[in-house]
Parts: sequence; structure tokens; C-alpha cells
Amino acid sequence: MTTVLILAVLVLVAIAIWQMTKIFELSQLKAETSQIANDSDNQTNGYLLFAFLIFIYAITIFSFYNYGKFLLPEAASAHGDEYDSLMLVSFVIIFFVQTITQALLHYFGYKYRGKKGNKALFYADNDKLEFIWTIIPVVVLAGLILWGLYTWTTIMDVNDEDDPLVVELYAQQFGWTARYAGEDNVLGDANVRMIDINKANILGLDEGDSYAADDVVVKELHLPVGRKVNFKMRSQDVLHSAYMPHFRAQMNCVPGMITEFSFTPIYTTAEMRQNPDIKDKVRRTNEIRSERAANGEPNSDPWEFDYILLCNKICGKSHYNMQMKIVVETQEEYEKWIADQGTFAETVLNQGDSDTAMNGVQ
Ligand SMILES: [Cu+2]
Repeated sequence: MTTVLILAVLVLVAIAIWQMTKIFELSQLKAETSQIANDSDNQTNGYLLFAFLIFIYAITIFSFYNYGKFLLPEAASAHGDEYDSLMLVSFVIIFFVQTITQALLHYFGYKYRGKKGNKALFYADNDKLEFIWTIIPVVVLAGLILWGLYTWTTIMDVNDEDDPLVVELYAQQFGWTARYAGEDNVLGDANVRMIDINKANILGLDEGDSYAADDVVVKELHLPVGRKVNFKMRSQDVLHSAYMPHFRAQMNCVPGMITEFSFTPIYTTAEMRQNPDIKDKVRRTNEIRSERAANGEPNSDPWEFDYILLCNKICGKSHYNMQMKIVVETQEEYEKWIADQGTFAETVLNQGDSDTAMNGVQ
């Protein structure tokens, strides 16, 4: 209701301003009432073109200077560098072309502004010019597209080479659950129809499948550094998207099917915390947080960097908060952590209908 009222007020204010402008115009006694632009109008518009050119350059420089720090830090996955180079080259080309064409566009707009007595030149076509401005974009775009396709197929080549760790990412409104394939490194069959909340079989694992017994279901993702991880994504309800920005990884999670993504983490969480960009971001965030703390506002605890898995599809009301912490650590730390987690057999199969089954799932 409030929104409707605000909209109505805005519309009425707009109408009032419009009417007032009309009254103002009518009250002006003009010597010249012609609607046709004269030389002085064209001159003014020509200068305004230059003013606009300066404005777009200024806002570009301002944005680079002010918001450049919000870009992602160095990639923490093996394929990330290639992905970033592709992005950088695309940006540089777009930036270069846009800077030059905008200058030309505005300059010629000014140069050939209307002048009394000037006649437009009839210039039908020029094959040579058309060839040049067609072939250059064709070559550049074809290069970018081919390079992009090559990068895409290399990144998306999910295979079993190099003994990858197999991990399932399970999405549901509004949280993530991860499942490790266990000792056998094979995920047991699962289906949303087999979910049994009473037994805490929250991912719908097939209790009769021997591969499922050693699977480990957790609420925090731990990955050993330097080992390839093959992710298999499932969704329980709607479209979600598993987004791990620091690893330059994103894949949709689609109900009824299993999607895949694979990457190798190259920096542990501890190493990434030493990255200058990350340090700067932590410092800036904690400055804001300490201000909040001083004012007694919430969300004011000091923040420490962690890798993160986010949902990148607007999947409902609490979509913004659908996230899971990712810890990249050494092989020894990872082995120690995984050994402390209960397997599906320990937490669900051998518990029967007991309520304590929930304790096994962290
Ligand atoms: Cu989601």
C-alpha cells in the first residue's frame, strides 16, 4: 500500500513539474518561436557533445580508481590464470576500442554540426572502407571466440585423470551440503525420493548401495591443496548455481540431473590470507566493522578471510545467504579433518531411527 501511495505521489509531482514548465514557457515572450535549430543552437549542442565526452572519460577513470579494488584477487585454482588472461585481454580490447571510437564519434558530431548554408555531402559507399571496418572486428572477434572456446573446453574437461577427489555439492533452499566419496572415492547413489529426515538421511543416499556406506556428509568444505577435485552438483528444489569466485568456478545445480565442474586449488587458506589484495580487503572491511562496533551496531566482529561457496542464481527469499565455507589446507591437515568426520554408515545406517543420528551430521 505504501509503495502505491509513494508511486502516486511521484507521478503527481512529475505531472505538476511538467505543467509548471509549460506555464513557464507560455509566459516567456520569445522573439523567435521557430522549432528549427539555428547556428547558435548547433554550436551549443556541439560543445555539449565535448562536455559529454569528458564526462564519460572522467567517470571511467573515477570508476577504475575507486572501484578497481573490488575486483577479485589472484585466482586460487590452476585454471584461474588462463581464465583471468582471457578476461583481461577482452577488457583491454573493449576499453581501447571504446576510448577511440567515442572520441571520434563526438569529434565528428561537433565538426559537422549544422551551419547555415552548409549542404550534406552525398557519399554513397566506399568498398575499401567497408572492407576494413568489417574485417578488423571479424578477425578480433573470431580470435577471442576461438580462444574462449579453447579455454572453456579445457576447463570443462572433467575426467578421472590424476586421481581426483570426488565431492558432491548438494543445493537446497537455502544452504549447501557437501558429500565426500570416502575411502573408495565413489559416491553412492542418491535420489531426493530417498530422503529420510527421521534417519537424518538428508541427501537421499541409497541405503542399500555399498558405495554409499563410506560417504561423508558435511556442512563445511575442506580441500587438500594441489589435488584435483571433481565436483558433482545436485539440487533438491530449484535452480541454484555453485559459485566459488576465488577459484573462478561456477556451475548450475539443476533438479533431476548431476552437473560437474573440476579444479585444482593451488593456495591454502593460510597462504591466501597473506595475499596483498586479500590483506587490504580484510583491513578495509575491519575498519568498517570497528566503526560499527563503536556505534554498537550488529555485524561488527572482526572478519577473517575464508574461501567461500555461494549460490549465484536468485533461488528465493534467502538466496543472498546461501553460502558455505571452504577451507583449503595441506594434505595432512585434510586427512586429519576427514578422519574426524563420521561416515554415512556410522551416522545414519547403524543408528536406526534414533534421534541421535542428527549428531553425526555437523
Ligand atoms: Cu540458491
